[in-house]
Amino acid sequence: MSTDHDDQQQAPEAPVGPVPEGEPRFRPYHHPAAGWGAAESVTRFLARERSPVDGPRAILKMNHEDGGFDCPGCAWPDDLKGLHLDICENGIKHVTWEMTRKRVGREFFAAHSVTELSGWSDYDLENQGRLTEPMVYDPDSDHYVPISWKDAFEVVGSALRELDDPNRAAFYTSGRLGNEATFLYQLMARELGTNNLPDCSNMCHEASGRALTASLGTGKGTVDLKDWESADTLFILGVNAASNAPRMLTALSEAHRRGARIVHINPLVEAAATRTIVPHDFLDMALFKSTPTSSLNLQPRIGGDMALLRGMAKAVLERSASDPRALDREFIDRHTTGFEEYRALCEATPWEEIERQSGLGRKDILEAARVYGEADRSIVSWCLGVTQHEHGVDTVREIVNLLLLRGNLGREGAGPSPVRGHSNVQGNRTCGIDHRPGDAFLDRLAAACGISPPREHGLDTVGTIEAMRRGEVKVFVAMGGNFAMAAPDTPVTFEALRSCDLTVQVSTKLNRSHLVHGRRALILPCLGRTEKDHQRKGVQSTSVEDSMSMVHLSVGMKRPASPHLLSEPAIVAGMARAALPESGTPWHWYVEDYDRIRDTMAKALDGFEDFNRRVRLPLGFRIRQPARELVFLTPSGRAEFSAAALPDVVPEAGTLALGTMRSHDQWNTTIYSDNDRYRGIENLRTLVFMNRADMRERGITDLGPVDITSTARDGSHRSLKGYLAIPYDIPRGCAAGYMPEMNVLCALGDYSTQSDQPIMKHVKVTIAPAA
Ligand SMILES: Nc1nc2c(c(=O)[nH]1)N[C@H]1C(S)=C(S)[C@@H](COP(=O)(O)OP(=O)(O)OC[C@H]3O[C@@H](n4cnc5c(=O)[nH]c(N)nc54)[C@H](O)[C@@H]3O)O[C@H]1N2
Ligand SMILES: Nc1nc2c(c(=O)[nH]1)N[C@H]1C(S)=C(S)[C@@H](COP(=O)(O)OP(=O)(O)OC[C@H]3O[C@@H](n4cnc5c(=O)[nH]c(N)nc54)[C@H](O)[C@@H]3O)O[C@H]1N2
Ligand SMILES: [Mo]
Repeated sequence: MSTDHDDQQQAPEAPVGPVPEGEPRFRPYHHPAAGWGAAESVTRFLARERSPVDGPRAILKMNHEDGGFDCPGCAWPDDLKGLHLDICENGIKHVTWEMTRKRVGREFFAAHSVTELSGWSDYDLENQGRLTEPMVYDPDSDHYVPISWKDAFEVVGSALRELDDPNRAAFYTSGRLGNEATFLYQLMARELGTNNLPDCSNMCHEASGRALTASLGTGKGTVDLKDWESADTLFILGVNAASNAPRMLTALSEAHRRGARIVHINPLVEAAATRTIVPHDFLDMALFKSTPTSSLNLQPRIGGDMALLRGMAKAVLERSASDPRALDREFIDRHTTGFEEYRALCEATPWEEIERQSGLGRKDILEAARVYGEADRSIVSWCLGVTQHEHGVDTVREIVNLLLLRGNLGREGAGPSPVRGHSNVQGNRTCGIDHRPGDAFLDRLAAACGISPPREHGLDTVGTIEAMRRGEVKVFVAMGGNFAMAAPDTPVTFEALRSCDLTVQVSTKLNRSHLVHGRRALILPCLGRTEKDHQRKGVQSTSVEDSMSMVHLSVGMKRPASPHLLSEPAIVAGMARAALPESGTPWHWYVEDYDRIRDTMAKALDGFEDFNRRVRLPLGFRIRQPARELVFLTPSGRAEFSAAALPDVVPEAGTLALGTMRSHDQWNTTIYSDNDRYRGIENLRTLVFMNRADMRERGITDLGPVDITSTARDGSHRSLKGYLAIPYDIPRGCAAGYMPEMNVLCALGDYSTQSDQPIMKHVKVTIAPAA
């Protein structure tokens, strides 16, 4: 079958990363993760951002028990010891990137047209510094020009008021947004009458939320850092922790020191699966003392995790025939349902199939099962390597199945532990960013806020892009993020954004989403999390929720990048007042004092009772996790085993399964450099990691140029040309490369039927020497 995408070269014309500083280089990395390599990288970075003083000073204020701001980096929880300085290389980079002294003012926009800027790299766009005042697109001159806040709000308000149906608007959230702004934002959307609330979570942990809800009646993990400190065994699946959740290195090295076993499951042996020098342990740094962070590394094929987990469960069940302690029968009988069916399914799944689908030998699978069987307390942790697949939901449910077999739930040191992405992506969901809200949530919201929220489900990220293309969504508002680059099928997403009547980007820095815009377009610059937020009643704080359901306050301390910036709650309130002139919601009054927003949240949100007091406790508070107390809000009132057949993930002859992922030196669509230190890459992003035998078979030389062509479910093709092939320790039939560049290869229609998540880790491709 052929479509309009066939055989077109579809890469966006502008490069993503900076101009390389030298020749591309690949030298395998053999040092421990973090440690001096990280320190050196940070020093260079601070110098480049002209922040050698502010950077470190701000960092001392980060993640503190007695105030300070939450690291705007990843969602890994703060160290429970509170005053313990828990920082990492990428957190420092992230904060410094926000605190840069460079500015993008009206002179900048006067000097550069949108057409000109469209030719700049994404790196160069962001590297211009912080946005300073609201701007509106002027089609006559093709420039962004200044606009007052009042007029900007009226542009949004009138566009929303004029819609014949509120579902013609969509409101995107990127996971940075604090809880208070989040709550106001979803309130505005629902008061308008739509649940069109796409978010970045639609692209990362939607599968985890749906699976955990089905299995355990909660959308979140059940463990906290204390559990990490008392587990006997940690299974780490599909996460590049040294780059994307670096503070996990501390937990891994501590676990190793106290004798816990750590099993990494990843097609790539990532840096966190070797050794680390604990990032904040200055004595270890001085002595070059590294700690192992792994006891066993297994490299399944891409998408092979579910088969591996099934094999481990099968082995545990086989063992139970001779050793009754292999299973926790009492737990299974009291708290679960569906066990017999699951047992029968495991027995009926042949070992040959498990080996073929996982890409692992039986010996390795039995070894993993033995480690699991010997542990009293096991935690299984995962990230995108597990979720961004067609069968992401089934795989997360298989993780839960395995945990249930040995009663690894509802007790110390045991349970499921998804690693969330953005620093407040979990809080966004808790506070109402959900295109499929439940009735209980809406009923409470209605009662607390005096609105009649719509009941029909709204659009997620992929659904929004489809609706924009069809002309059904006309107004697109984004609270943060970089939708144009983050979403799949880059040219299609561009086309979708360009067909809107109005696109509104609330941002801190210039990015591609400002240049790929609707007929009318606004850039609304906001305060960053590091900055002081002055409102009528004084300096305000916002709250965030980490990966482990801890909610705490974050208080910015830096002078705002510009006097014209508004806070995110103020921007939401400004848009809402303009869009809803008859609104009974006291938008303005809320913004004067965020305690007032929190008082309403306490009424509207489950688990937020007495919010203002509890969030001011030294470490904040933890949102109740019913599954942790062995209370299961599932239809059966029990933890539910699932019994899904193994998917076929083996690539067809001649094709490879390609996973798109982050380099060490990037934050999603924000690129810091062309290096990927732990994978030994310098000066190169347009690359593809391949198994040497797969390269040889195709006549591809080391660092030789290749063309990559994907085949979508509908048979259409997309391609990237002239990428360089890197021979890498990755299973045969698998390949990997960087997002966001490789979104060009991800067809919009190729999303999971289980989670609606774009399939970003299992793209079917052919790779050949460049034509
Ligand atoms: N510094 C930094 N930190 C970040 C981010 C960032 O961009 N930079 N992004 C944040 C966000 S939003 C998120 S969601 C997280 C993302 O954190 P990660 O999930 O670590 O993100 P990826 O880089 O996509 O890496 C996915 C990992 O999965 C592995 N993988 C690929 N396919 C498979 C598979 O089939 N099975 C298994 N087991 N593994 C597989 C890859 O080898 C890689 O190690 O990080 C957050 N933290
Ligand atoms: N192929 C492929 N695509 C992917 C992924 C993948 O693994 N593979 N991962 C997906 C995942 S997990 C995610 S989370 C998405 C990321 O999607 P997004 O969250 O949409 O993208 P980011 O790159 O994190 O957004 C960066 C921009 O956020 C703005 N920003 C930064 N701080 C703030 C702030 O405090 N407030 C506001 N309002 N704006 C701010 C800046 O302007 C910056 O340019 O990408 C997804 N895309
Ligand atoms: Mo994410």
